[in-house]
Amino acid sequence: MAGMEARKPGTDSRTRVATNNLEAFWMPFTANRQFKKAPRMLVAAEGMYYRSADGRKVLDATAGLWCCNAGHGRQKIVDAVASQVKELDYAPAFQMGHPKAFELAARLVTYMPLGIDHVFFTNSGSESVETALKIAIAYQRARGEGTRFRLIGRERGYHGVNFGGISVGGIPTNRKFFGTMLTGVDHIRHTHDIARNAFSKGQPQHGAELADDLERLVALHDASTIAAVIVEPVAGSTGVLIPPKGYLERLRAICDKHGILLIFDEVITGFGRMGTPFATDYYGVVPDMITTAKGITSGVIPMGAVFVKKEIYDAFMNGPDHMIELFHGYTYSAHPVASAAGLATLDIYEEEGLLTRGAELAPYWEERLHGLRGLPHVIDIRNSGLIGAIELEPIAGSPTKRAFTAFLEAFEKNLMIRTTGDIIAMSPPLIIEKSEIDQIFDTLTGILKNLA
Ligand code: PXG
Repeated sequence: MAGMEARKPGTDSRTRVATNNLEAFWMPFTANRQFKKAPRMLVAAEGMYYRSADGRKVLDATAGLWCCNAGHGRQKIVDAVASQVKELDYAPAFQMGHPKAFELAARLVTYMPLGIDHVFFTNSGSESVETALKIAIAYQRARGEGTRFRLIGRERGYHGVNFGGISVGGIPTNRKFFGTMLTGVDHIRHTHDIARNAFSKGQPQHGAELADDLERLVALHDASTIAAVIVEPVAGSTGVLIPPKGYLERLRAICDKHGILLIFDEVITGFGRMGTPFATDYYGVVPDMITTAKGITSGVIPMGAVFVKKEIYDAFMNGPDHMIELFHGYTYSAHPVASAAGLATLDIYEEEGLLTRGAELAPYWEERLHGLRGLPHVIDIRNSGLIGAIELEPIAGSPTKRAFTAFLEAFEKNLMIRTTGDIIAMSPPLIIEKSEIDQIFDTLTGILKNLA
């Protein structure tokens, strides 16, 4: 900028003194000032545990951010990444290919329900969502339904942070600061209903009829304008909302009736989190597209993937052979290092049966989690597979503070949890043992008993 002196790299912008402070990094989804006053630094990780900068072993009850499903520091993934960097560090996926991308795609689709047999690679959940939304609209056009441009999300939904994702998303704080977003988007109602469903184990009894809210939007906008509906089978980020019994089935039926695509956002529920490989398996409801990320590489290298039905892929495969069929993709789509990490991750999942291990542990997880019922301020507890949430009564006038305090205390007591609003969420690596489940809930019990 005019008038600004040049500065030497590695020096502070104001004092010009060499620095290693915490200011420069604007941290994502973080209370930056609070963190920088009392940093919580993680410096290493192995298995179920992080190591903090002050040398403590911290139990990871969240698989990082719902992603390190195989646990930390897995040698097979480490080796695959290291040798891939050496062998082929990067190769374009536009008009070129490298073998591991095809191998990973071919292996991944074998985990999908019959009929879902193509995969488009991205680098994150947010990019998977953008990709799926764009494919939905382009597909409708390709099959001669170009008037279908609308995208329907759900209140309280989280679909990443890009403009498409926050448009169909339904978390007010992720939307209100960011202007107009996409046009032609609407939302069905969320399914959270503490009055009727508090302390449900697994799927709540009440609320299948909330799927009929899609009929309301069809009546308002007409089906001929609606391309797709996107929902998380289990809404994660908003604080773990489990779909009521019959809800997803009903949503599927309404989409079918009106020619609307159904997209499941399985960025969190994918890769074993539910005790089945994907939530589509758990609920027996098959969508038209599935968005994924996180567990695809166990969080080691960024990667995402969008799975699509054969009819969708096929609808694009026309026109002259030399023409690009879908004008979409990322420099790092199907990155060789991510592909290698993905293959090694699948090896571990298969060798150790991790994608179904959650089903064995889920009853114990549920029992210990629901054992917190009755502790002060606990107004609801929810679970599915290896996901658990505890909703606390907010402190009057200070929403989020109670749960955030629990989070800070947990870290002091060598336990990493997540909080969103006044909800504590947990989703441990799928290698967790019962003794570690005990450690989580014993620690939480101690904290909740004394929480102001
Ligand atoms: N869809 C869903 C359902 C997600 O949960 C994304 C998309 C976006 O993924 P990326 O990779 O762009 O972050 C997510 C991400 C939390 C938490 O603690 C959840 C997410 C990310 C970070 C924290 O609830 N979900």
